[in-house]
Amino acid sequence: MKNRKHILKISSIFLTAAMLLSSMGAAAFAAEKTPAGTIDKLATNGSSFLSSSDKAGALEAVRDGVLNYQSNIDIKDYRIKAEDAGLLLDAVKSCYPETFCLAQTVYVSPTQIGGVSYISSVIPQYQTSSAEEYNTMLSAFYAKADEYLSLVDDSMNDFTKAVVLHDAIVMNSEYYITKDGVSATPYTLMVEGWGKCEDYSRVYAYLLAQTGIKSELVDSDSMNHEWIKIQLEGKYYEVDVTWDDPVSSKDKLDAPGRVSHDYFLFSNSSFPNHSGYYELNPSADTTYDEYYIHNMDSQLCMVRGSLYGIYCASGVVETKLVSYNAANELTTVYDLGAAVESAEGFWASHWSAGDGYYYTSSYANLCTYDGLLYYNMPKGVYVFDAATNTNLKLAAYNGTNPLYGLKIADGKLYGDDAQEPGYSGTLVEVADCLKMGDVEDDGILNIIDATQIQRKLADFISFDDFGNLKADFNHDGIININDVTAIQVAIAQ
Ligand SMILES: [Ca+2]
Ligand SMILES: [Ca+2]
Ligand SMILES: [Ca+2]
Repeated sequence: MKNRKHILKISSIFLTAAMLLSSMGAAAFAAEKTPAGTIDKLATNGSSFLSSSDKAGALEAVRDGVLNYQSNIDIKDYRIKAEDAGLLLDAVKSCYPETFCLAQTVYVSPTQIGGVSYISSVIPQYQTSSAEEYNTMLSAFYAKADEYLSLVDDSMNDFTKAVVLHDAIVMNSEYYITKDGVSATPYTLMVEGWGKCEDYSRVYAYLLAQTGIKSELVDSDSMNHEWIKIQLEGKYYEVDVTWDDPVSSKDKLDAPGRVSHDYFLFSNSSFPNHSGYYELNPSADTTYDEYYIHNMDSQLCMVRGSLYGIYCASGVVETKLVSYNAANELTTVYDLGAAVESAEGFWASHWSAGDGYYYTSSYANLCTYDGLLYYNMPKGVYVFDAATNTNLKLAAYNGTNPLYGLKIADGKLYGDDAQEPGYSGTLVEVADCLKMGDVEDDGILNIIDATQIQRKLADFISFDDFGNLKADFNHDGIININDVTAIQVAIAQ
């Protein structure tokens, strides 16, 4: 646990610094063990084992014992029947995803009281080989969770937090049950970006729990599947993160740079294709059943307080950038498809199906970096500045195939080059993201950039479209001395 404390300390320093520097940032969240009672699950046999209040103490005791890598965890005070040992293990693994080191079996030391056999202590079986190995993995798990949690903060409502974390998991993850002989766990999903339905559900539940959102894991034996219900404003809604992660129809592999919302926030009566499950919390509320988000097959991105997405009504090729919110208010910000078509022609904004046909859907994915929005069209990537409604083509893509998705990693844009949307394709580097303020375009923000903006303000020089976009360092839509000052402050840090 030593490593963990170290990380927490660093996080709190960052938080303090951020608060001193500006009033813009709301409090971020820091990853730690799952708060008690935030993730729930009904036992697979339909009993109320997990929900009864006298079991909560036992769950906590076992979880804390596992976090300390104990070989023997005393729970005799909680009077858990020896026959329920399997349910207890499943409950710990489900409700506390940070216990990913647990194996599928557990031994118990029973004791007889009044003719009934109770668990005196739990003897966990670990998949990890040592406490050191587990602590190292746990540090990596928390560190990656902190990266996810840096995408959300207290200024967002729970709907927005749920969208952003859902989309980030889908963008970063691929479905595998095993890989190179290793079985999937919440650890592999969180840290290595691959896992099975349980892992998608539990990592999502874990991240939501860190932001204060409650959830319930839902199992269906007949489907051999797990998904999640999440609580928004006191009511529960069905979400299947795994099935919202698109895979190609041909090879069933991950479609990188793509996100769907076909299984995001439904009442159970409207939730498509799920059956045979027990539930702890009813999900009868239909608030989100008809929300526009179900027609957004791209990542939604938070930029300076607004949520943006790409909306495409079914049966029409539209690539409309919209702002969107928890009240289902959808406002067209810019018609990206029409802009690209008018500048470059029909096929620049339509995904060809050959012989003059095209797919009646958009495969543009939205990403954000340094306060700007990025999206792909079949043959290029574009940048959009929401502060000025500026739409610029960043780079043409001259591969044989179109681009069916977009992803950002380490400040670079990667498109999903695929023969057709049914193939998963491969990620290819297409362009660097723009670095705000770097008008000299050398990849570094320094005093020369600030000086050049001052020279531009004095009409000694002028910038091209990209320079003008980057010069608006504070994203207020105008280039002035405030941008120079903001760059000087940023450099001084
Ligand atoms: Ca994915
Ligand atoms: Ca520079
Ligand atoms: Ca500005």
